[in-house]
Amino acid sequence: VDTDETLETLEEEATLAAEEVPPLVGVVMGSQSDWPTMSAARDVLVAMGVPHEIRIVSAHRTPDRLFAYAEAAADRGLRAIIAGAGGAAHLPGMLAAKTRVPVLGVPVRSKALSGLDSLLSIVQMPRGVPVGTLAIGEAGAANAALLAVAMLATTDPELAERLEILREAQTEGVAEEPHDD
Ligand code: RP5
Repeated sequence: VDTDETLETLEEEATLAAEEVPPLVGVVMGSQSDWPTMSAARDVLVAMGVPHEIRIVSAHRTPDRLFAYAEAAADRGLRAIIAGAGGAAHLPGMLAAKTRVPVLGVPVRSKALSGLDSLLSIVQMPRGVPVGTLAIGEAGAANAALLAVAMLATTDPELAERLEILREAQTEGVAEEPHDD
């Protein structure tokens, strides 16, 4: 069983018109340059049929946009924010400082330090302002979305079922033995 095929099937089966439904998950990133990484989160949310929105919000270049986004997040009904940033990655932490909506941070791979700077910037939050930090890069972005789905699934049995299907496909997709193509 191919996990990608299962994702595609789930996507096809998703009946909701995401644009007409208020978003439950916000995917934000510090720069357009983060999109090749953060689109992995979008792919999972689309496949799982989770209403979401995608925005560029920079802690450094658009601080007012960041504050406005974070301040409105809870009242707008967002249940999780996935925030990706690279380098001096303040975005997830600043969002977490301004909203009680759970923030999942994705360290984007940086040119200078391959994302280690991003990771440490995001993971080393002081006590009291948590950011759930994922792995560097695309895997982290996809996992952030899966974690958001799991959080939503605690109160959404239909979504829980879809997550179970995906996990089963993933398990069944692992061969007993390796093969030469
Ligand atoms: C961060 O700086 C962004 O999240 C991005 O990862 C990094 C580089 O941004 P650009 O210079 O490519 O716009 O704020």
